Amino acid sequence: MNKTVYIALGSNVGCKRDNMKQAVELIAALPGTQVIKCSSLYETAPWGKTDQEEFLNQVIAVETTLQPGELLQELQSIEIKMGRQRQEKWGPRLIDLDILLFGNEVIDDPQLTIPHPYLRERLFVLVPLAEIGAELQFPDDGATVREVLSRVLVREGTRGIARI
Ligand code: A4P
Ligand code: MG
Repeated sequence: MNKTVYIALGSNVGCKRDNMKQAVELIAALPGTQVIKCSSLYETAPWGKTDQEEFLNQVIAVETTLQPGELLQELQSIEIKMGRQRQEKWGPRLIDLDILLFGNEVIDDPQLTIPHPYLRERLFVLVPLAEIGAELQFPDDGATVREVLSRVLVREGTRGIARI
């Protein structure tokens, strides 16, 4: 059965715009998978490890017949195919593909945690996600993306994130 899945893309190495475009094309070519929505691209200040290049970030929605574990494997193959090396946690990367939400599933496994463990804290993900799915509800507590985003905005403001 088709599930709607939200995927976050991030890049801060090489031609970031080309990396994002290529990743979306490779995701659209996955078996049983269609891209249904793409947010704008956002230029974002690095989070976590701050002494590195700015990132480009984007969120896309896909419909897929793949199971969560299968989709994770496919996304990791795309990261490797595009030339991403395993590197330091939160460090520079050519492309990073994270699964944010997978239908209404809640998965509590270090290999695959859904909703994504940092989704509620990261403006660089919440802002593009709200652009394409403000009324989506978190499957664990029913909060909407709009509500979670506005709480983070009250705390942090929009500094360090620009829609392009
Ligand atoms: N994993 C668990 N749950 C998931 C999920 N929902 N989606 C596991 C994808 N993967 C998931 O990821 C490490 C492991 O997480 C995987 O083996 C998978 O089984 P990784 O991408 O290989 O390694 P990482 O870079 O050490 O961790 P992570 O958590 O992906 O990095 P982040 O958290 O994405 O942080 N600042 C800005 N402005 N924009 C960014 O995009 N990105 C990072 C990277 C840091 N700062 C940033 C940005
Ligand atoms: Mg990742």
